[in-house]
Amino acid sequence: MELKVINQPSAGCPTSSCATRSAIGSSDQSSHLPDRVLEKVNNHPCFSEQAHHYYARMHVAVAPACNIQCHYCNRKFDCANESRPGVVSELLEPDQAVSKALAVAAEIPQTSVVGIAGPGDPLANPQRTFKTFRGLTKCAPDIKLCVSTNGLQLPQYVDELIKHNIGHVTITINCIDPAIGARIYPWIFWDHRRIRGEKAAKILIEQQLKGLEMLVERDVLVKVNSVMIPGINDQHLKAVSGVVKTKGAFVHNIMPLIAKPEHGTYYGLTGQRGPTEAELNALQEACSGNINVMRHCRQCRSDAVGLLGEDRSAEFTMDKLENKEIDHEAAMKRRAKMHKAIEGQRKMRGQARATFDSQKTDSTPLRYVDSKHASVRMAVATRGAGVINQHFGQASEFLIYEASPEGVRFLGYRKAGRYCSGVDNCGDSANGLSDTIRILHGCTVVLCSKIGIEPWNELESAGIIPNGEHADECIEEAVIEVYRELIESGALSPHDALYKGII
Ligand code: CLF
Ligand code: SF4
Repeated sequence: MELKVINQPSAGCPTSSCATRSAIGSSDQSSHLPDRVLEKVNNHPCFSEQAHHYYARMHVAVAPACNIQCHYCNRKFDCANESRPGVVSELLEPDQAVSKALAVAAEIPQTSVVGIAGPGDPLANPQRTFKTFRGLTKCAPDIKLCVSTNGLQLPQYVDELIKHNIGHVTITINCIDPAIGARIYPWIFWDHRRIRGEKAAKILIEQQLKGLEMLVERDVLVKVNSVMIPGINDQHLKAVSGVVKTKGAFVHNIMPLIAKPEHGTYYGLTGQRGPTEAELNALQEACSGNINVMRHCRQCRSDAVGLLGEDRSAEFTMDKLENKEIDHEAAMKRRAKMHKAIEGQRKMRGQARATFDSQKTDSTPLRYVDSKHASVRMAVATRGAGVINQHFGQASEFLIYEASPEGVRFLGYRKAGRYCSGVDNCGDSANGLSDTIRILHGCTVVLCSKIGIEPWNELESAGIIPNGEHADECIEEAVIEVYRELIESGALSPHDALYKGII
């Protein structure tokens, strides 16, 4: 049986439409989209799972006001439709936002997208939002622009978004049934007055779906975010997924509700729980037949900077940027060079993977991988570029992959506290290590570029196999290789897998 990468095929030739189809995930799921649309996702880290290994996004927090209330939001913090609650971003004036975006794009040349995602709703702050977009279009025309909205004012601003060349829009749609909506949104502000209950939810849903249709008609790529709220909309989100797919949404991002009393939100204070990882994965799985499902969202803050798995916002606060001088022309050239190098690298990896796949198929077929073998989860430490290139102790998150007789697929990520904070604190991190081992539950293997003897022993005692033998190798190829080795060595009988609770 041939093992292959299931939801993240090779990059292939970057100029062909197949390559772009590969970059976003399963070509079957994207086959309804025209090529010119598919090409737009190639370097957008949120719309393409593969691109998120290579390209960075930044948010500028210019939009303080909001026109609705969500039960998972506390206005003191960022818009939870795109961010983790409990995070406060530095509010910027539009000209400050443009300066900041230019500084970030100069220092992090992988930056391909600037988005506005809060701290309130961008379209409830149209002057500030569009002034920022105007400045960015003028000063950094090579950067994609992106916006995330609750959708209430979307139909009204679709033409303005098109005028500003916004190619990617996110709408948060948590339900298509006003009765469910009334349990999520206590009120909206519409037509100069506050409206409550099902009537409010009905207006919001109509506006969201109308805005979605209008954007799709104009060839804008739309991502739909939904917050999964157990007992409220969890059973309903499959229907949402079907409807937004029919209306032309490109990808569905189902995010877990995060509700803690200290966030001061209605759900946090009333004890509404978020979904477990298993519940979230099951819903994503159930929806994935309908539409592309995003699994790599980091629920990032409205001033996030850098690759999705890292947050470099603290390096770019306004006080740090005040005296920076930037040569914009040189920065644009550097970005172009960097993006060319990335595409070269993706192409090379695509070719290497094609060779790898054909060798496995033609000369050493994996005959021993049959359907009786269990699926295995592996945690991967990476700093990006699609390779295993991070020390175990320095990982602040692990990407989770599943290897099975059908192939390899990306399942999501898990946050970790860095176990190692440097030579000076060596040995002080026992708690960090046990926490990291705890978050790796259910994983059979952890792949990293290096690992010390102490964590190695602790992982082994916890029944997790540490592996540092695939440093700088492509993640999916290494996962396949290790899966094959596990089966070959007899370390992975179906019984073992069941025993460890991984299937
Ligand atoms: Fe920002 Fe959102 Fe654009 Fe991305 S984030 S406005 S689409 S550029 Fe991305 Fe961050 Fe998830 Fe958003 S990981 S929270 S999906
Ligand atoms: Fe909060 Fe965003 Fe909802 Fe507005 S749309 S209430 S900012 S989560």
